[in-house]
Amino acid sequence: MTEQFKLYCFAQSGNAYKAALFLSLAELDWDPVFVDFFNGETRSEEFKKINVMGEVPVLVDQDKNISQSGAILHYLSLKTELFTTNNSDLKLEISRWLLWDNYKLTPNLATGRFMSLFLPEAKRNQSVIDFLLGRASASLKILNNHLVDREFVVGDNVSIADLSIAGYIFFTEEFDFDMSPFPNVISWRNRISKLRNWQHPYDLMPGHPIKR
Ligand SMILES: N[C@@H](CCC(=O)N[C@@H](CS)C(=O)NCC(=O)O)C(=O)O
Repeated sequence: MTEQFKLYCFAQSGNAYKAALFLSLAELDWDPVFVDFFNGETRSEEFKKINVMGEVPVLVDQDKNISQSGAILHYLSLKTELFTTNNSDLKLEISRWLLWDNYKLTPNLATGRFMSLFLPEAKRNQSVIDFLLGRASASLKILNNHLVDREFVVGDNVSIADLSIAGYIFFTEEFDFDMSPFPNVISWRNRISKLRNWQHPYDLMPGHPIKR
């Protein structure tokens, strides 16, 4: 039988993990489709037929083909009514944190990690890495303060805001990044990892370890 959803993804992608985590936690019927990012597949003409933006994740649901993790999370929450809320103020709050993640946290943390971990040493520029990870730390400080007296980012329950923000948080031990100033973020990450059907990105998506 064909799966209902297909997710173009690879294990090291925190952006793809945001969508994969939703699919897993919601126990939806899905199949990962491995995209060989480290050998240039996202930049190929073939892949651009799947997503003109040349990026994973891409979610396929029958005739729908959706990219951008925020749009995918929004789509899945509308379709399943999971990890969302009926309260319009909280809905707005979810959007606010999704947009914040997509501008302030993920791009800095993901690009800093990519440069620290995956770029060949000769191509690494330490001052660029420090700049990006400095911005990621400033964002995590905001998140840490927000989480001081709450279990999840919006309201009392896990929402797509948590799933988006968590995208790169399970990778921080892989490279030289100090999480110790953010104890509330660590507790929140532990809460997420205890959710039923939670899996680490490397177990949920194909492509780990990397084959070059
Ligand atoms: N804003 C996008 C970012 C997606 C993104 O940056 N994807 C990376 C992998 S994590 C990618 O596929 N990059 C392709 C490339 O640079 O060739 C989202 O949230 O989906």
